[in-house]
Amino acid sequence: MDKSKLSVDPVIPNLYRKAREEGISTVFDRYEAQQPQCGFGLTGLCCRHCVQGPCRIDPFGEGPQAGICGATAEVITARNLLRQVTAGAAAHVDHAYDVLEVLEQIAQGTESYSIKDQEKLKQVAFTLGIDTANKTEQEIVEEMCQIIYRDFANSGATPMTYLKANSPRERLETWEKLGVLPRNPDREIREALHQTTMGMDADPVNLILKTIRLGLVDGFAGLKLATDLQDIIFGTPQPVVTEANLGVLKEDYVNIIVHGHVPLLSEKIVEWSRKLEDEAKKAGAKGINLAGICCTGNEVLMRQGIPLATNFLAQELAIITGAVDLMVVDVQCIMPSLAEIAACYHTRLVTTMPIVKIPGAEHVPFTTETADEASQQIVRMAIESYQKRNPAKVYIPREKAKVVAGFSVEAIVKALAKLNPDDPLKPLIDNIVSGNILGVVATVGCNNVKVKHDWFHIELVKELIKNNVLVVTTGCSAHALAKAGLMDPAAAEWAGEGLRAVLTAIGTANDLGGPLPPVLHMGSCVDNSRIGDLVIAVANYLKVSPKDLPIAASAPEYQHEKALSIGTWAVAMGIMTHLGVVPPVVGSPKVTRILTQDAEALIGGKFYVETDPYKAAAGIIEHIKAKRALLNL
Ligand code: XCC
Ligand code: SF4
Repeated sequence: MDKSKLSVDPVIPNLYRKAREEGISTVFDRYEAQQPQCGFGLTGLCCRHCVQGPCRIDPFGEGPQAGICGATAEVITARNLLRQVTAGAAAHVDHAYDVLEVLEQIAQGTESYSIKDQEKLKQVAFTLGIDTANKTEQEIVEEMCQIIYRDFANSGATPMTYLKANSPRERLETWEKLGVLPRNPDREIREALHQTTMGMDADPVNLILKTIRLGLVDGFAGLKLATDLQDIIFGTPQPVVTEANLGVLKEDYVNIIVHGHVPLLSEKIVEWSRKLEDEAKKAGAKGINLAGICCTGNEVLMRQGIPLATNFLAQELAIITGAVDLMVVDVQCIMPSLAEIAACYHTRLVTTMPIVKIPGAEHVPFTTETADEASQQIVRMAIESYQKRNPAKVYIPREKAKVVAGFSVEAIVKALAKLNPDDPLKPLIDNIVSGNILGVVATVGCNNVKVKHDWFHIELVKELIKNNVLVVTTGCSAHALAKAGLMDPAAAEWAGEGLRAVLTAIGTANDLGGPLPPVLHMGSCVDNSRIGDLVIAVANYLKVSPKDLPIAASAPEYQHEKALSIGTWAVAMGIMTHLGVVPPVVGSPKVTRILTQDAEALIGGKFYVETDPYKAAAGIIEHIKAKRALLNL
């Protein structure tokens, strides 16, 4: 395989070669072995929802045009999409629910976790209508948990409180008119699975409306709920300076990688890595070095300044360095192949969650009650493992980039307040109005082996900032941009003149010793809710709907079902959402048209599919300009 085609990340070719020399196959090789991939699956035209199938629809009109039960292309693709979005929403809601349980345990007096951000607690309490006056922290937390649990126990038709409390009125009215307001999030997930079983809904429009409803479940019972509660428990991010790429691994240190999504585990590993530093020194290391992969990497980067090791597609290559003493995982985006690869080195792979076990990995059960013991045990396992590291098998790449991150909405507002303490959003709005900032784009989501690793993220963003578009980012997109140096203040150089002037003004006012980076890291994938909050704040300020703003979202290299559900939420918010990988719905021209065209008139947002980064940038900029024109800007 031509190594230069795999990735634009400079560390990949050498590590890929090392893997090959050591006889280890990786995601890149397995992708090749899967070629050609099934055209029915790629276009969404395969149904396995009952055991009479699988049924396939011939997209060229020569073969069958209906499944055995009579389901057509549009039914099959719409049904498949709804199932995928439901699965994505389920993942995020389950994540948020785990954090909610910890919040409840805090109210009950657990010693494992506590409230770090009283301000955020009060702010969330206020949004939920909780009167905080004369109440203890514990009472506020208790009341908050009750209100949120009520959403999950709601047996009636009333919409989710957490969504109502956090959405602008215009959006609520639009959603109500379309009949897509979610009730109990768990019930919506159940109902969507029911609705897509054999012999149920055969109306593609009805199925797509349900898909939008599940997008809203994801946005509010998943993303927003998880972020808010995580901020309350672990603190709201503020700017941090750190580094990204596998060059952050250190030769003389115990290297631990946290991988997965939920900070309940990774925060504890950070805590115990610091506390057990002396034990590492006794074992001959200079200390303990922690780095993150995927979204849990983003979580501890944002709050603790922990460096990013790498993103989704290079998770195996991290182990190929031979320098990782232990990788500990919780949930989501964990390749099952890790166990086999870790077995080729001294690396210990540790699973922690009852729903993620991998044969070949060691399992250390992690619960709120055992959080501290389990984390100590895991860190000690890493120290032991360090002593077995084989220097002959170690190759640590030199490359790493400087990263300024930690841009929660609160941090952004604080930075802007240095320019206008009384009205912090005003400088941002003024610069959008004047055209110094043409618009704002969120690049989010994964890597996908179908796309040259990181390439789409980076090329798209370079085009955007050159054209004075401010970029905010989360997820593995954020990792890609971090590794490429786009979160280094020096990257402001690559921005257009207007944007650069704004970045410099904010940087100077905040004594950053340089401009603000042109790409603002806003966190993990659940932290897309931060982007939603920012959008709502700006829309409210201008007294318009989010759908009217000169903004867009993009998932250039997405792979996960979660990305589809996040994208659906963004569309429901009224945001045009670009996809750089063709979604598996194109087998039905009708479903494709609804998602990429008709949706706009109904809800304000739509999907925009474009697999060329330069054309995508042009399309996004054109969209932003059209929105500006409608606002008379
Ligand atoms: Fe997973 Fe969140 Fe996608 Fe990265 S971006 S591959 S979902 S880690 Ni969320
Ligand atoms: Fe075929 Fe219909 Fe069964 Fe799907 S539900 S597998 S289309 S018979």
